[in-house]
Amino acid sequence: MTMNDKTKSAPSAAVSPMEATEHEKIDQYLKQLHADYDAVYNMLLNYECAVMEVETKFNILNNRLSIQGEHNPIETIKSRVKSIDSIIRKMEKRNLPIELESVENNLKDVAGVRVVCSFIDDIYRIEKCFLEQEDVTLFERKDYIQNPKPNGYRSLHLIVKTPIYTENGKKDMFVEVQMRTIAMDFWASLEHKLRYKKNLNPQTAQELAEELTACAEESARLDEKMLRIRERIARD
Ligand code: 0O2
Repeated sequence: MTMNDKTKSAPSAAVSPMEATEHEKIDQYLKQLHADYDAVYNMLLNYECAVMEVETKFNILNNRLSIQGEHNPIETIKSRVKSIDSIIRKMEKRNLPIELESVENNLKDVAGVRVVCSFIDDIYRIEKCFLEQEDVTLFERKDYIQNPKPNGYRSLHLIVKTPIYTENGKKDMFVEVQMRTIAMDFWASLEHKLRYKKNLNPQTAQELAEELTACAEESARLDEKMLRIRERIARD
């Protein structure tokens, strides 16, 4: 179930089997969450607004910093609101009560913004400017660039709280921000494919995982080298 499902009306006799299945799925999610459609829709809409607010902050920072410097520090910004089925799967995995209130209290990554930069130093520069903003409160910070995961995963993760302004007033929302270089992003998307690949022979999976860890090291060295080259270009 995504926000676009709102446009679908109740299943009618003329509905195709595909659409009927989709509606059954949505009904199932609503039952699991003990919630009605409007409540779930409203929750997803709030997260959508939070993502938009945070995205705008990064777009503004990118514009301002690129005017001052010689390049756009941000290459791309990708955002998503977790789908209702992955929200429920995550709650089940964590043995959390499957209720709307519990989603808001326990899941801090329903709204996600990924900021991809060309160079490592841009990540920390943008992080600083972002966290200095009055309406951004840092809740959690994990620096997997300084402390990569054993598999080689690198990124800077921030969980922040930021307000949205609705027709019913102000509401503070959690947003997960992942900041990484283009190289880190390239690596993470390939590793993600391996992680979710089903029916892979265990030995092949092990070999590929080891190769990916080696790639992460090489890629990190490349990020460092590119940064040094850019610094020399700026200096000379
Ligand atoms: P998705 O589908 O990307 O949202 P959490 O489960 O988030 O509460 P954790 O493990 O403490 O708990 O969070 P962490 O380490 O901050 O990682 C959260 C997200 O970072 C993941 O979300 C991934 O998006 C990304 N990530 C973390 N480790 C890896 C990794 O080794 N490889 C890749 N490709 N991505 C990683 P989700 O919910 O797992 O998935």
